[in-house]
Formats: sequence, C-alpha cells, structure tokens
Amino acid sequence: MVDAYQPLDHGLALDRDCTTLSRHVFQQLQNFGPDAQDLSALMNRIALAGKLIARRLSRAGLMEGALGFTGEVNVQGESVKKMDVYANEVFISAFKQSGLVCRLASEEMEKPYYIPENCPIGRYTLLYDPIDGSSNVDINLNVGSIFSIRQQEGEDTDSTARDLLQNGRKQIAAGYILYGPSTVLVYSIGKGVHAFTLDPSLGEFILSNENVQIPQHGPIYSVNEGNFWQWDDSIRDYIRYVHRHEGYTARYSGALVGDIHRILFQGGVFLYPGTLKKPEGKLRLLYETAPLAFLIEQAGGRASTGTQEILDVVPDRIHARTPLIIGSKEDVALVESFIQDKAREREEKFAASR
Ligand code: AHM
Ligand code: MG
Repeated sequence: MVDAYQPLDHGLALDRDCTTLSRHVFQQLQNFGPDAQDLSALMNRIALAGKLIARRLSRAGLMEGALGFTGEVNVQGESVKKMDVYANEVFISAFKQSGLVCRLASEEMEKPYYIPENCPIGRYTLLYDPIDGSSNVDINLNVGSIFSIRQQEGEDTDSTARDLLQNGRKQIAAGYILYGPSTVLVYSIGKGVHAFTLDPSLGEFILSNENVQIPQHGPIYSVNEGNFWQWDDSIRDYIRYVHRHEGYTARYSGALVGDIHRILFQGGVFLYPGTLKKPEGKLRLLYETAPLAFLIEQAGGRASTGTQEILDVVPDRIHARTPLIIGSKEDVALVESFIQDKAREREEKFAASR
C-alpha cells in the first residue's frame, strides 16, 4: 500500500498558500454562481490595470514622456499629468475586454465613458481615480488608484448615468491600489477588508492580510496643516487639542491612499475638511471618499463629513465633493465632537443675541 504523500519540510515549502485575488473572491462568496464569476472577473481586471500602472511607474524615470504635465486642465480645474492620462486609459482598455462594464466614470473624464460593445450585457459601472496623489508622481513617492463598483440600475438610454447619483451604500465593491515600495491591492466586497501584495516575479497579487481590522483609536492625525487658517474654528480647535495632548503624531504624504493605508493598519484619523474657499473640501465623493468610506467601515472604522456619514451622502453630480474625516471610530468621533460643540456654541450665541 502506498502511503499518502507527506510534504517534507526542507525549508522548500511555500511561505504562504498563495491565495490569488480571484480565488479569494470565490471563497468570500462561497459559490461559483454568476454574480461570483462577475465579481471575480471584475477584480481581475482591476488587478490587471494595477499591474500595468505599477510597471510604468517603476520605470517612469527612464522613459520618454512618462512624467510631467500634458499641458491640459481637467474637469476639476487641475493640471493633468501624463501619468493621469495613461492610467485613465489603462482602466478603460482593461474593462473594454471584460464584457461586464458598460460605463466608467473617473476623475479625469467630465462625463462617463461608455463601452458600447459591452452595454447590451454590461451590468456594472466602474468609478475610479486612476492616479490619486499625482503631485507625488514626478518625485517617485507613493501614489494610488481608488476604485468602486456599482450595479447599473435601469437602461440609461439617454446616457445621463443618473442612477449613479445615489448614496455609497449602493457600492458592491471598493478598494484601492497603493503603489509604494511594493504594490498592494486592498479590497472589500462587503465581507471584510483584505490586502494583497503584488509578487512581481509571479505577476500575481497574493493575499497578505485577511480581515484587516482598523484599531479603535490610533496615534496618527493626517491633515494638510497648511490650510489651518482656511478651516472652520472647530477643526482648528481639534488640531490645537492634538498639539496639546501627548500621544499624537502627524503624518501627511500628499497622497490619500498611502495616508489611509497607514491609518487602516495603525489607527488614527485622516482629515480633508472644507475650507473658506471650498466649503465642500477637495475630495470627490463617487470615486474617492465613498469607496474609502466603504472600505474603512468594513474594517470597523468610520467615515464622516463632520455632520453626516459619508456613505449616506447623495451627490447632485458625478464630480461632487465632500469634506472627509475618516479612520478609527474613536478618533472620528472626537473630531465630530469639536464640530458639534462649535455648532452648539453658535446656536447659543445666536439665541442670546435675539
Ligand atoms: P488628486 O486625485 O487630484 O491627486 O487629488 C487628491 C489628493 C489626495 O490624494 C491628497 O490627500 C490630497 O489631494 C492632497 O491635497 P493637498 O495638496 O491640498 O493637501
Ligand atoms: Mg484623487
């Protein structure tokens, strides 16, 4: 009789069981039905886009025409970088082949991009920020891509994509890709948050952290303090509080994805509040703040505008912006308490003056 095969431990065993992204999606959904097939295929396409962008970023300093500005200004009024255009097109071509996505909406395009050949069967919409933190590109610092998937509702025969103007709870998947020392893809399909690291020798994203939970409180506060005098008093009061109490440390990279990734693993709070000139802040709801809110809530954290849960905000246009306070539950609540205190103080003053 032949004994069952017993792997010998000569230090040659795989250092992990090499769970790939598509296998993980099936494991999460515990079936191989049509919806699971779709989600797995969608995540594979996002991963492909991430690999192509990571490859170009890793060689950008050696390539003609990879770095710098195009000379154009996008719909947000921001100067467009060559890498923004490249990454935007990478997502489009990756999803052209998917058959599943009829529309893509991104930071770089005024209106959604339709893939007519997919529309008869494409039931999903991809919303994305192809290169988030693009001011970091030319100096070889971390940048990211943010993505969100929504199910298309109705026919959209007049190409207005009105069904996208709904709250963030309509997202069926969301996440980001962080292009740092290694490329990491973090995603959620509403069943926890999972991180995958790109193994360049295999060309595969391999599961590196499953069921990531954000600490309830953390030491980091991440905000552009250069805007201090542009903020509302309540945010200034919170920052003064942080300065006066031990145990806080500031970290701000200029790229949201990297800052959020640190907070996801180590705890703390990221803020991009409204300013005097831009009361709604800088960050866009559909492809920046809502996907990150979905992810951080799945990890046990919170995301707020200061007065409302980010996932409850209904945008009035595709490129709508929201203030963002996101991270560990206790830290988000602390920032909100400063906003509430100031609102109460104002109400009392107003009442006393009448
Ligand atoms: P972008 O998507 O056009 O790059 O803008 C978003 C970025 C975020 O990644 C980052 O947190 C923020 O803008 C930085 O803005 P600021 O320089 O105003 O602090
Ligand atoms: Mg962005």
